[in-house]
Amino acid sequence: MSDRKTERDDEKLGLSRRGFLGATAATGLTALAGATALGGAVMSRESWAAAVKDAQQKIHIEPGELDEYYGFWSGGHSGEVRVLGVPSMRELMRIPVFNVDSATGWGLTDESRRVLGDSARFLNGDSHHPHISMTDGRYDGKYLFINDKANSRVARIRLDIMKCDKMVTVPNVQAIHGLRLQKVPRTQYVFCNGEFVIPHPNDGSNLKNLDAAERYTMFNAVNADTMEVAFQVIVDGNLDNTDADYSGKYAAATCYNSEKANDLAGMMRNERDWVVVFNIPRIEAAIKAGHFKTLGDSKVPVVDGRAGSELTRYIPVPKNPHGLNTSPDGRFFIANGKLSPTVSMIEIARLDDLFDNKLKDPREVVIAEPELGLGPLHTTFDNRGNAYTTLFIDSQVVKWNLDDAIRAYKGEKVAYIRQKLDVQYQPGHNHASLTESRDADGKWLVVLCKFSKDRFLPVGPLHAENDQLIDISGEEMRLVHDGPTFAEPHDCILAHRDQIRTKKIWSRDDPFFADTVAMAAKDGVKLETDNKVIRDGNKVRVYMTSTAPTYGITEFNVKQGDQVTVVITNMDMIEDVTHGFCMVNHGVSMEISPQQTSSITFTADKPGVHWYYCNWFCHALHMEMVGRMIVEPA
Ligand code: RUQ
Ligand code: CUA
Ligand code: CA
Repeated sequence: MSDRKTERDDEKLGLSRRGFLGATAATGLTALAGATALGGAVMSRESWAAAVKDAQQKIHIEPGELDEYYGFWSGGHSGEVRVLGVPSMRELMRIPVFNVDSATGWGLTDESRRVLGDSARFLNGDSHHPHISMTDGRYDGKYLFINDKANSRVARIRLDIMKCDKMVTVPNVQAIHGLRLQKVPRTQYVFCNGEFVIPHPNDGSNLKNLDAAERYTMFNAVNADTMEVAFQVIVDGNLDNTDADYSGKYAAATCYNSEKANDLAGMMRNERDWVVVFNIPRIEAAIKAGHFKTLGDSKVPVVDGRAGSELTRYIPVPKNPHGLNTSPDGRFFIANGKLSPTVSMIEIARLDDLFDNKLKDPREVVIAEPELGLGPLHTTFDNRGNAYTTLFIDSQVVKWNLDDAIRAYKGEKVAYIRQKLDVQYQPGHNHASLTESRDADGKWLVVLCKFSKDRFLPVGPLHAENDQLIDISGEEMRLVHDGPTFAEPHDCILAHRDQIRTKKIWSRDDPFFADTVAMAAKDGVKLETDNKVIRDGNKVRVYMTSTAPTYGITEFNVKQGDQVTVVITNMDMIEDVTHGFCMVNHGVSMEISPQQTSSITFTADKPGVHWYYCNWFCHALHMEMVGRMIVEPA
């Protein structure tokens, strides 16, 4: 018999792990108000069993059947993006972005290193917020954007091939965290927050008197088409999460460090921090009129959005708020209180008045501040007027009604909380199907739990995370699946499968490898047919085709010290016949999918015979798909 205890066993013994976790998480937090007490509707054992069976049938995808939704998961500090089928929660693909990937050669191939640019020298990343490009408030399936907090980058993934095709390092800020997209009229801007306050200039010149130095962080807009930074806005305090509205006019961001403190105690000093709202047309107009500066050697226009600016407004909200979410009906920005048991509902329709100085107090745009429970972090929505908020400390998801919360705030006696559901454990983000678009459909809710504790077979001190799937199509939320995942899905997004259209094989004219094609053209090489070695000083370019189960060149000669570029064009036309190229003992490997050209550059530093082989199982004679590089001693 197993000696492992479950949460239920502990509860029998009066030792609630949930309670213990909550206490641990709450340590150090000040003045937390009590959670709203609530008992969910009581169901009979029989109807509960029937409901669970029904839910399980919904998530069971027969072998050979396809899921209804694509889910894109951030891989956190693994740096990647993962693609899951929902509701089965089967992992379909991984898209390396801010990491190095041995299978596809991301970070190793010439094509990927061109995308990574200068930042190719970083081998780590920390991806948080994946978001799908939109046209008129609906996912258009073209791109997925994601931030890298670790090295202050923003990446774009082409969803037709599920590869990262552009990346930018945002200058003059540290740690890009919150990221959301302009929804209307289309995703022209990627809005992203620099989280940490730094001195300006940050070149060491002001270290002797840091307190006197000017210190700030900035809100950034990246042009989604060119992936260049379009503008930066200096703010007071710091910036955490962000979202945009459905008119194309406003974006908003939470700030937890209005204190501009450098330590935990300092960052919790104020009872209220704020939400800062950005007026995008005013910012664009200011830049057009030349009212901007630039910083250091960056050419990005920088405008000042600190207190008193006409470009921004600061709305006080309690306390160290975290998530910022726009409701799919376009009515509210919702700031999640984190150290306050409340969320603040900001009425977007009142923001014009706020910017036109028609309100006495910026708090007048807060139309309700429902109390939900301990540690509200993120809110998501269905299409029936309900919101779902994660309660980190309570380890729960709370379902509540937007309009009832407003009525209660106005003093009516009305219950706005519909249900609280235990999750396992400590949830961060949650995401309901299609919820960041006008098409929110209220079917599925994914809750990304930071701790899994006793939910899976133990794998040592480092535990899996627990991504839970909840059926929200009915009156009551029902947990239907636990999904273990590796570090650390901060956030995910679900799109209907009809919204994503992928290619089955590459097009020969794909821009992803256009630079390699151009290089071949200069060498007079026709990639689809030629198998040729071109010497150019100590640079050697080896062009070959591949067709299962052979390479077009099975032996080539170079000299010790040569810089060798191997360029392979996979001439197979059959879906799924991917080849690989691995040069043994050289740290060289890459993917070449049907009709793709891939290239990789390395130094032939060891004289002798070196085998290369196909590392993607492609054919019955895959083991025989090999060749040799002969390196003459210098
Ligand atoms: S943040 S757990 Cu990186 Cu999205 Cu909230
Ligand atoms: Cu080609 Cu394995
Ligand atoms: Ca604070």
